[in-house]
Amino acid sequence: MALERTFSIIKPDAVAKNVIGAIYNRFESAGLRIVAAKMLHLSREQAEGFYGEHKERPFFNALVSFMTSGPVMIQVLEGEDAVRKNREIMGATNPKDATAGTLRADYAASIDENAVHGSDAAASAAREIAFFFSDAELCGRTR
Ligand code: IDP
Repeated sequence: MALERTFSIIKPDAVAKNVIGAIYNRFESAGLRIVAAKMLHLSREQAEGFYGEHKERPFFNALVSFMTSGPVMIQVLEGEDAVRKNREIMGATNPKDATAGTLRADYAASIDENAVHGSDAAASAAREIAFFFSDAELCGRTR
């Protein structure tokens, strides 16, 4: 299978818990390579733009407030089957439903504050990567 890229966010709750390294270890242990990364504090405009598809959902304002409440770590992960693999490492959106040993089972407190984001398909991965990174910032082997 060809190498694939996916986009990941370590959300403000997980950054506050000081588990960036622990989460990176999970990615690397699963064979995913970090090919771009930066820490930033999202503006309201960035968070609203990134989560634009959820604009009409009742939780949209709470989601934007949470995502702008503190710094996040964003990264591009590269590897075989990266989109699906990262979703598997993350676990279900609601940590109550997340399989034991997944990031959300281990680090998320609730569906509102659920530790990580990961693209759900190759097309959304491409869009989300381009939202935050220029081509020149991507250092993977598929470049
Ligand atoms: P995902 O992050 O697992 O892909 P999405 O459905 O894309 O889940 O939702 C984006 C984010 O919006 C979730 O990670 C979660 O933080 C928040 N969210 C989704 N559904 C709900 C909900 O029913 N209540 C509160 N927050 C939600």
